[in-house]
This record gives sequence, structure tokens and C-alpha cells, in this order.
Amino acid sequence: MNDGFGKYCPTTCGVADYMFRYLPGVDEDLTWMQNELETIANLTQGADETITYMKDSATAAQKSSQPDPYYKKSSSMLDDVLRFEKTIIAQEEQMIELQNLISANERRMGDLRKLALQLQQKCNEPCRDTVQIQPITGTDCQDIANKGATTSGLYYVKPAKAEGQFLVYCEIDAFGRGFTVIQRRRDGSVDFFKDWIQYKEGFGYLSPDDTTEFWLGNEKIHLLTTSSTLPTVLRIELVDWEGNKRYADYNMFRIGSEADMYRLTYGYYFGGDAGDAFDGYDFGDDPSDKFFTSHNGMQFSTSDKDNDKYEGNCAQQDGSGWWMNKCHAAHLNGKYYQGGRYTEKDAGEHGFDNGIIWVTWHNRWYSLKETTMKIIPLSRIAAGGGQQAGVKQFGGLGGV
Ligand SMILES: [Ca+2]
Repeated sequence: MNDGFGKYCPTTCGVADYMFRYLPGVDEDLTWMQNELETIANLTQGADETITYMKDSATAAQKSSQPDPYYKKSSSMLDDVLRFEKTIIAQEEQMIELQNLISANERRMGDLRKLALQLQQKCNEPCRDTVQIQPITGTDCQDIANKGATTSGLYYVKPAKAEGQFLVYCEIDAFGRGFTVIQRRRDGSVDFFKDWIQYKEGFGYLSPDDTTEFWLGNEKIHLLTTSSTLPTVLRIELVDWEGNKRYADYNMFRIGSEADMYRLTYGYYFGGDAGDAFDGYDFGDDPSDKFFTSHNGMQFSTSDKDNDKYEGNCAQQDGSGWWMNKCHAAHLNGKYYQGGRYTEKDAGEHGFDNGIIWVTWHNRWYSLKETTMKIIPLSRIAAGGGQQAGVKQFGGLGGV
């Protein structure tokens, strides 16, 4: 596992490479052992022949039945020979055992060799133990698309104000639009209850095929949204548990510096069919609900850095990091609830864990299945035929 590249190594190709590297050595060792065994077997055979000869001589001497002194001598010699023979038989048994062991090893080696061959056939293409990073770079994904990139994937970007480049997932569509994805939820595989530093640096896993969850990081989002004077649109895409899809666009989206606690500001709700949850919502609990659940102008809060407008700690209660007010009507970093529906009772882990909420679409006890937050220059959002193009584009995503 590597935080940058996700769950991409080792591959079976890597295993095959490893096998092929060590097979020749093991083969040599086995051949050497077999030669040694043959030499020992030859020596034993010589000893066998000598014993037979000596036994025959002794029998012949016995048959001559002359009580001569040589007979006694040869009789005690015969005892020695018999003892010697026993030792040899024991050794021969040991050798047979060893030979069986070698045969068993050879069979196993054969199986492994077959397996390695099968693996190698699967790996005819050059083995890739790491993810593919596209070669084109730019200030953001739209810049990369402008330079001719046509496929979505992982790219390095370096916004004007950034000291170094960093990896992002670019979603590049048929209209030549390059969205820089800053947040992705899709299956609950990544825990979004993280501290200030983790939200600052980013967490989760980037993948070239949009299969993983992540928060790109407040510092990077700050650099991406403030390096240019051209307005940036934040597009939010949502999928519920019935497979329905909605979106919301915010123009002039900016995230402030760390000194300003990564404050969220935007110019206005630019459209969409999910409703304007960033503007707050009248839950009916209190006349000032809408005012206290709006998000424009809020600083970022985590459980260890409370910048919210609530006497308690919203981020601690909800188990996430977000631009908390008192506390929220939109909350896309909330706890992941499989199936989407939860009650106040389920939401108890950190006090009051809210799910993934966009309350102008579903009510507050409905947690969404998928979310994507991505940014694009305003000049490109309408490429391909106005707002309808946006809907059409979103229709091709998610739900697979
Ligand atoms: Ca507080």
C-alpha cells in the first residue's frame, strides 16, 4: 500500500518475475544433490559386491569343513562383514528416503514452474507494479486538456503559486473539459474522520480509473483555486442509493490559506438540480436554522481545530472535517452509511455522526452513496452546449 498510488502492488506479474529469478538457482542445487546421491550409490554398490565376495569365500571355507585355524579367523571376519552389511542396508534405506524427498521436490518444482509459466503468459505486457501516471503536466486539469490530453487519469499539476507539483485525478470529457477532482466518495472504503494535518495534506487513495476515495487536501485545493484570477466553478455531483444523480455548481469558488483556516467562499449558486444546500436549510427546528447551516464564508473545522459557530465542536460530533457553521446543511465528508438510511440512534460513535448530506435533495437522515467535488475554470463549464451539456456529462458517470 502506498498513499500516493493506491492498492496497486504487488501484481501477479511481480510474483512471476520473482519465481523466474530464483528457479535457476534451485534447479542447480537439485542437480548437484542428485549427482552426489549417484556417487554415494556407486560407492555402496562397490561395497555390496565386496561383501558378496567375502560371504562366498567364507561359505566356501566353511564347506571345506577342515577345522583349521583359518576357519575361525574367517568366521569372526564373517561376523564383521555381517555387521558391515547391516550398516550398508541402513544407509541404503536412508538414501531411498532422500531420493523420494528429491523426487517430491522435483514434482513440486515442476508444479511451480507450470504456475510460473501460466503467470508469465498472463503478463505478456510489460509488468506494471505501479499505477500509470500520464506524461502531460499543467497548472490544472483544464490546462492539461488544453495541451491535448483526452483520457481521464492521474496527472501531475503545478498551480502558479505552488512550490512543487502534485498528483491529481483529472476527469477529461469528450468536450475537452478537464475537471480537477478534489474529493471522491464511492463505497465507504476510506474513513473521513481525520485531523487538521490530514485534511491539510490530503488522504485516501488516488487511482487512474476512479475506483478509490480521497480528499485531495486543503493546501492543494487552496493553491488550485487561488493561483489564477479567472473564476473557478466547483461542481458537486451526487448519487443516491437508488442510482439517481444530481449536481450543483458554484461559481467563483475559492479556498483561503491555512492562516485563514482554509475558509470557503463562492460568488453564487450557478445552477444544478440538487438544490443550493450550501446556502443553508430551514429544518424547522429554529427560525435561524437557515442562517446557521449555511456554508459560504465558513472556515474549515476538524475535531482538533474548532473554527465553527457552535458552542460545541461540529467536526468532533460529526466525525469529519468540513466548513462547519452550526453545523451544516451540506456535509459531503460525513460518515459513510451503507444503504443510506440512518437514525439519530445509529449516529452515536462520535456523539452525533451525520452521514453524507445534501439536504436540499434528501432529508437529513439520508446519507448519499457517492459524491464527487471537482473544479474547472468558468470559461469551460458550458463547453459543448450550455447547462444541458453538464447534465448529459454527469449522466455518463458513476453507478457502475
Ligand atoms: Ca465550536
